[in-house]
Amino acid sequence: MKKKSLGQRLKNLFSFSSDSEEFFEELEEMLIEADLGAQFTMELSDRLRRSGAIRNREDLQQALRTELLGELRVTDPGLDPDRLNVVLVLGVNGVGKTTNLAKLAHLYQQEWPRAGISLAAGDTFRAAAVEQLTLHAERLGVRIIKQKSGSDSGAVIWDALESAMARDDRLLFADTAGRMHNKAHLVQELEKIHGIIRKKAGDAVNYRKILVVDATTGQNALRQAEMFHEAVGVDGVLLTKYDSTARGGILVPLARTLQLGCIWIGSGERYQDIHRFDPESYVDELIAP
Ligand SMILES: Nc1nc2c(ncn2[C@@H]2O[C@H](COP(=O)(O)OP(=O)(O)OP(=O)(O)O)[C@@H](O)[C@H]2O)c(=O)[nH]1
Ligand SMILES: [Mg+2]
Repeated sequence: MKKKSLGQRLKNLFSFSSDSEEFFEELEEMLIEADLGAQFTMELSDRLRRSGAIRNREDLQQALRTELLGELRVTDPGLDPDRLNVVLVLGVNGVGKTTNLAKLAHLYQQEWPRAGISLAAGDTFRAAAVEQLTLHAERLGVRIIKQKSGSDSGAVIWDALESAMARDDRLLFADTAGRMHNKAHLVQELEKIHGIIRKKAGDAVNYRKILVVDATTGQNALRQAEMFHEAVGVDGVLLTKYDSTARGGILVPLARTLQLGCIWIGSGERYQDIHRFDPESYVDELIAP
């Protein structure tokens, strides 16, 4: 069950007079709890206070909508149908990397029906990770390049690239581990994979790094994003679990602080539960009464 959403909570605000201090304090709390970030919240609240234009819920909803749409960034998938695209999914453990990698493969089976697609089982750290991805590959009927659990992830990615290039595939979706012995180790591992892809792929391959962000994580997601962005440079965001949270405003601080845009939204556990990011429907869902 979803907690009360931002939109539902906004209704309660109007028990206060909309020019009172309590009104704006409550509003700020609600915006912060929706993960929109302290900076955006304060700036918006100040602007609305000064404008004196908020008389009722419709005014507030309209103002929020405009402000949010002004902040959000949309990023194109940036995939090129004429060459091999390597899509590396990154993110801490449990955010939904493997599931959404499979969803992306499913999506592109439909969008590019003639393209060769393969998966690379780059998470060799978590015990069942290779089996999990193998199951998806079987269900989807796509090729998987894997080695046994515990082997070198860089070697798996190297092999996967080599065979995808040899077969003239168009898409290689590469999974990565979300947890290693410690954070430094995780960063090191990703830097290594990143180096291997850059070296092996060169200009012949279009390389995209997708940060998977769990919409239920809260402000921690921003610090995680900073870490991945600093380590390998992120091209865009895939926001997952938007179906299971009343918050989900994290895209605003990601856009503001790191200039990261969203590409896809995951909204469930089935293969078809992924969509291109559409700011309008995202905002509507966030503030829907
Ligand atoms: N409700 C919902 N659940 C999701 C979504 N995406 C993933 N999940 C679930 O989140 C859980 C973790 O997903 P995984 O894909 O295994 O996450 P991961 O990032 O690969 O995890 P590690 O491999 O441990 O790092 C699974 O139970 C998924 O079914 C989503 O969009 N909505
Ligand atoms: Mg995984």
